[in-house]
Amino acid sequence: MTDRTLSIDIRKDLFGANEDAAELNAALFKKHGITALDIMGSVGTGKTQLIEALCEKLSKRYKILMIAGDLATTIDADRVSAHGVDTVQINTGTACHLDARMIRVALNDIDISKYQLVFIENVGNLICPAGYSLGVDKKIVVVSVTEGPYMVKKHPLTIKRSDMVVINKVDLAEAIGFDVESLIADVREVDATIPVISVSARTGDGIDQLIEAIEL
Ligand SMILES: Nc1nc2c(ncn2[C@@H]2O[C@H](COP(=O)(O)OP(=O)(O)OP(=O)(O)O)[C@@H](O)[C@H]2O)c(=O)[nH]1
Ligand SMILES: [Mg+2]
Repeated sequence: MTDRTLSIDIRKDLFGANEDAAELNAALFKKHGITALDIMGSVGTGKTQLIEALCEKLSKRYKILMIAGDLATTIDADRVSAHGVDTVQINTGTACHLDARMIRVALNDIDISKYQLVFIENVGNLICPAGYSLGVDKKIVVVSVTEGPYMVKKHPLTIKRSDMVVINKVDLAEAIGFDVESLIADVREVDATIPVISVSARTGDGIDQLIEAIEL
C-alpha cells in the first residue's frame, strides 16, 4: 500500500504555474512602466519583419528590448539587433511556444529598468502560443495573405485569446488574388470588436496605424 497518492490535474498544474510566472512578469513590466507585446503567428507570417519595421519607427522614442523565441538559431534576434535594438534569443529546443517562466529566465541577467518597450516574438505556431500568458500588455496575432484564406476560420481560439489581429503582406494580396476584406469578416465573426490592422511589414504600409492602435 502506498503512503501517498497525488492527484495531479495536469491542466491546472501546468497552466497554474505559468499564470503565477506571468503575474510576476506583468508586475515587473508594470513596475518599470514597460509596454510588453507578445507577437504570435504561424511560421513565416512576418513576425520578425514586423518587429523590424516597428523598431525602425520607434527606436528613437523608446529604449527597446526584443526577445526572440525559436526552437534553434539566433537568426531573428540577429535581424532585429541589426536595427540597433538589444535582443535576447530563447532557443526552446523542442517547445512549440514560449511560456512565462522562459521569459523570467531570459530577463534574469538583464537590467530591465533600462527599457520602455519589450517585443516578444513567439515561436512560429498559430496554436500553442495563444494558450500561454507571458505577462504582457497585449497578445498580437499576425496572419498573412500567403497562408491561404482559412487561417482565421480554422483557428478561432487563437483569435479569441488575442488582443489584436495584424494582417500582414497586404502588398501581395492583389497578385495572389487574396481577399483581405473577407479575412477581416472572418475575424469579426469570432470577435466583433478586436482591432484588426492590415499592414505590409515590407513596404511599411499600415505601420503607423498599427503603432496608433497599440497606443505607442
Ligand atoms: N512581400 C512581403 N513579404 C514579407 C512581408 N513580411 C515579411 N515578409 C517576408 O516573409 C518571409 C518571412 O518573414 P519573417 O519576418 O521571417 O517571418 P516570421 O513570422 O518571423 O517567421 P518565423 O520566425 O520563422 O516564424 C521573409 O522572406 C520576409 O521578407 C510583407 O509584408 N510583404
Ligand atoms: Mg521570425
